[in-house]
Amino acid sequence: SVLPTAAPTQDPASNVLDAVVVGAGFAGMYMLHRLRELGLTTRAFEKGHDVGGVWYWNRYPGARCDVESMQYSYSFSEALQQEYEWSERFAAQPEILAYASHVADRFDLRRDITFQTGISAAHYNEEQGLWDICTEHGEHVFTRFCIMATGCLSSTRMPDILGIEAFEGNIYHTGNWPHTPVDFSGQRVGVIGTGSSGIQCIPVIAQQAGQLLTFQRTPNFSVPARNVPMTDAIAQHWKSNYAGLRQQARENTSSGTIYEKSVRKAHEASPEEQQAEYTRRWQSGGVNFMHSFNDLMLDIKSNDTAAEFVRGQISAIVEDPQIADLLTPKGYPIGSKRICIDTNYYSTYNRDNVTLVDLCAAPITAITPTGLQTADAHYPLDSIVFATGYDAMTGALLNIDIVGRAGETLAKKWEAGPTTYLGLMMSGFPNLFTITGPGSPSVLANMIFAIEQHVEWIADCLAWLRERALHTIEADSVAEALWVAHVNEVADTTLFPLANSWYVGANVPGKPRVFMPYVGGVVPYRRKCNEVAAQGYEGFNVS
Ligand code: N01
Repeated sequence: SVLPTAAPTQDPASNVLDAVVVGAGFAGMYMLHRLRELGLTTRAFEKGHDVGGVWYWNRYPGARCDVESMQYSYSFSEALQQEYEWSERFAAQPEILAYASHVADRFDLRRDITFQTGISAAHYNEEQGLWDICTEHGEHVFTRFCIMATGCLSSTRMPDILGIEAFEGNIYHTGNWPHTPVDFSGQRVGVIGTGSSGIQCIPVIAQQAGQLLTFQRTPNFSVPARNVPMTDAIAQHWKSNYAGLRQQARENTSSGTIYEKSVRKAHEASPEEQQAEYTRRWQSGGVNFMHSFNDLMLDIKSNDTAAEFVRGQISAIVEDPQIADLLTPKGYPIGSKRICIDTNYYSTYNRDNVTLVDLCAAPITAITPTGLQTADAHYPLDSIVFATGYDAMTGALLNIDIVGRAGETLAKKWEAGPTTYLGLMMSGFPNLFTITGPGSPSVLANMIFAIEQHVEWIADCLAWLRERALHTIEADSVAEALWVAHVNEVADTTLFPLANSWYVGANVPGKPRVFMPYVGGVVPYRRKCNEVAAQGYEGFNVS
């Protein structure tokens, strides 16, 4: 392969790669593997020191996947899925990172990955039909195809709070956690944010810290994980049936994860039956709860029955009724913000060293050198943990200066919200692919599942082009507009757009409010992608 040593002025034709992959998380690793199998000269660039993406950065205490290990793993290699041994029902971050590392070793991926190297710009040269990729170190690499494997939740967001830089204690963000252990013993620790990250780290930090203060703006719905060690019986069940089970995930699930589906709507069950169903699923743990009935995300009345059940659990677990009330989510449907899956979250508020601060009553006004100031009090703190989330889905792409045909920037194109064809390509940006881009199931699916589908589709597309001696593929603007309309239309038939969630960009001030992922389900989505390919990449212009 060609080394990325070209200077900007160098004749690109002398130093051209077939493909560049940006990012070496689960998407970038598999993409690299498939492109090498096709015999394409490929380099991947990765900001971190090693592979793993989101699991490389998210080392916060309690970080754990909420999709079961046997399903949150690659399916593309039978040998890999047979040999890997998961130790828990829901794997913790170190184990998932070890898995990523194992995959990198097994497929010898690292030799084509340049680490500690983010990409700052990608400019399309129309005349040459090449992308000029510029690294943050100023190196230029020329490539025919550029594949963005930059992740949906990789651009961390620090809120703009006055005085943040003057804080004399330690500041952490869950999505960019130090690589050396953090010792909170004896400290007063403030955690801002109660999304999945906050809800996972709060119970663990509370066990170590002297005092933990949760600064909560919006209470979230959370269901217990009921994590347990993996048993031989469960592992064996999966390993002996992987082919069939993975096929079931592809053909008969909404998200690519096999859950216990319900064929009933909530109103088809009596209130007693509803309670029994919710109780059973609450006790078995995990996202399965949201599949208690098949209309929970479609019908607000059905949704209310599930929400009310969880509210009841919160008041049963949390001893102080006032704190229970503050922790109780109201005013948006359960599941319309990503459901959280926890271990001992609500019961943590029964500890003497844990305080819940209600930011609705008194918002944060500033960070001072010694703590956090709200509208009505000053809270002295030794450390502040920001569990404040991400500029999701578009942030990582827009952080790169991407310029397509005729000098059009992606930032300009997406000014009013992201527009893509199938979440895979954008008109005006030939030969630029996005893995799990906005407009695809992405974050509503099992991410590894969604990644594999995109990687395989892109690899097949590049092979198809090569067989026909074609060099360029670009989304057609009409096909793109129709797809965007369809994505919005389907979202509007659900309860998802009702919440101020990161799915609609509500957590980033000024971000256009658009429901970004495709909620139509992974089965129709895959069918559509396959049909498009079978019809000679319908809706794409090739040359
Ligand atoms: O981020 P979030 P996250 N002042 O955006 C609050 C995946 N994930 O990192 O709701 C005060 O969900 C904000 O409040 P509000 C999963 O898909 C998965 O937790 O905007 N508070 C909210 O409470 C997840 O959904 C796993 O009012 C502020 C919190 O910070 C996604 O990643 C684990 C604030 C942010 O919650 C993101 O989760 C972890 C401010 N200025 C993450 N700004 C698992 O697999 C923000 N907040 C288990």
